[in-house]
Amino acid sequence: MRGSEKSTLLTRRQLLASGVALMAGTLLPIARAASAPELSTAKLRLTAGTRTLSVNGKPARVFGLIGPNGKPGITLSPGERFHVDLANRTGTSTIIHWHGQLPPWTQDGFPWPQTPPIPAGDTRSYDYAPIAGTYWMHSHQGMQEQSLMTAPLIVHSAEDMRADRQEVVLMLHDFSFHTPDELLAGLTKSKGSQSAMPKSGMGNNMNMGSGSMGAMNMGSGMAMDLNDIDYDAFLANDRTFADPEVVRTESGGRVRLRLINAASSTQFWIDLGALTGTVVAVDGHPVRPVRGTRFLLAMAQRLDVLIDLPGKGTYPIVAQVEGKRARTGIVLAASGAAVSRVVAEAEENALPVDLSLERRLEAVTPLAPRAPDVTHRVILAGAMAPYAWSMNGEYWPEVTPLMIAAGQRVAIKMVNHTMMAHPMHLHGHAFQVMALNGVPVAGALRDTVLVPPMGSDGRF
Ligand SMILES: [Cu+2]
Repeated sequence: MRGSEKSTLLTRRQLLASGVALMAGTLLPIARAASAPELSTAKLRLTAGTRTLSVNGKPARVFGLIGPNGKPGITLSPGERFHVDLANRTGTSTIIHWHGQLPPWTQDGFPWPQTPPIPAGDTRSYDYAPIAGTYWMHSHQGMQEQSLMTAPLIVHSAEDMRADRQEVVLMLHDFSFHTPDELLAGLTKSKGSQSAMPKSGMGNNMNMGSGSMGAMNMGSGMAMDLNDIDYDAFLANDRTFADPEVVRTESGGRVRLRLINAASSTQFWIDLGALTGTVVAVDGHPVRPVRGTRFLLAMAQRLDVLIDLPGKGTYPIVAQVEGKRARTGIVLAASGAAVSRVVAEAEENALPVDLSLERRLEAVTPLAPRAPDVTHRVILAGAMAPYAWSMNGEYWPEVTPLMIAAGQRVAIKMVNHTMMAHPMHLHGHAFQVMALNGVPVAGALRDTVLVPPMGSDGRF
């Protein structure tokens, strides 16, 4: 049926395109009020530095963000403030963003002139009340994020402590032995762009997006651009399926899996295999339980999934790259269970991204019902040739701000006129998803939402 609709839908697509509407506004004070009272907590040390990983048996020099316990990132106890000294030992300047958290803007880690980068050797201090949930941190300087300057930021709630579940963090990344500059040069030169720098919808200063590898979306018959960088590996907690992390599960096998997509340019399908999981939070914000075995995780998004292991076996948690056979992951294994080798590639290419999970999400604590005071429309446009992306026809950094006022309820309609899916992220605000392709939803509270390309998400 879709095929026969193809020609008649073209005009509709051009008019309607794909849209995601969201509302932001009053969440910030709510989130603050939900935080614990201000406590004086010990200062933690976070070190931005370099480290060497072994990827497919070859050494790889990458960045890292190492916390007080010598492991990547920071985990905070219920009520603990984000009270951190960040020491820059990278040998170059950096600036770190606490993605999804809502600190005072001077601590947000976005490279504006008012918040300059941290010079090599310097230390910068942070102190704010964090939102509980699964968050992450990443560099906002140049293309350091592609070189793994990322780490988890987990803020426990009192409820987490009562739940008696084993916490398992799974952070995903895409990896290349080429430098980010080489990757970007490959994209821009081969596509004929001479001048334009990529416009980052993510705010990551880098959005290598997709383009050269078109894939047909079966649902709509539309061509759609997927991955265009040939990464050398996909990492789960810095490792590949050739040598995956094996997490021994505690007795009872009750797990809270905290998934973080820290990849620069890759969307993943999370496949629990023989397990069934229950999604209970997205981007750190609780949602009504959604059960399933396969969930989309767009760039920068997070998923909290509760899993009760059915037996004493081993269970791979797989993340497969959109449109590809490549995959990565970790293995959950009961104590004593033998761990067999996981095949590095899936038998079939994964499907393109879609909104199947987004449609099922419902915030536990939605924004209070209220008509928007102002509605902004943001049109994403651009293409691989030349390699340039715009919002409302403007290219970063020559952009006109969308003006809003404190206390306003603001609706933003994101419309994607490109051929690739863009995750869209707001700094300084969380938002609720209000409509998908014009269909109202009582959607999730989030900080990052995927806006699929024109008509490609399948209007089920
Ligand atoms: Cu952010």
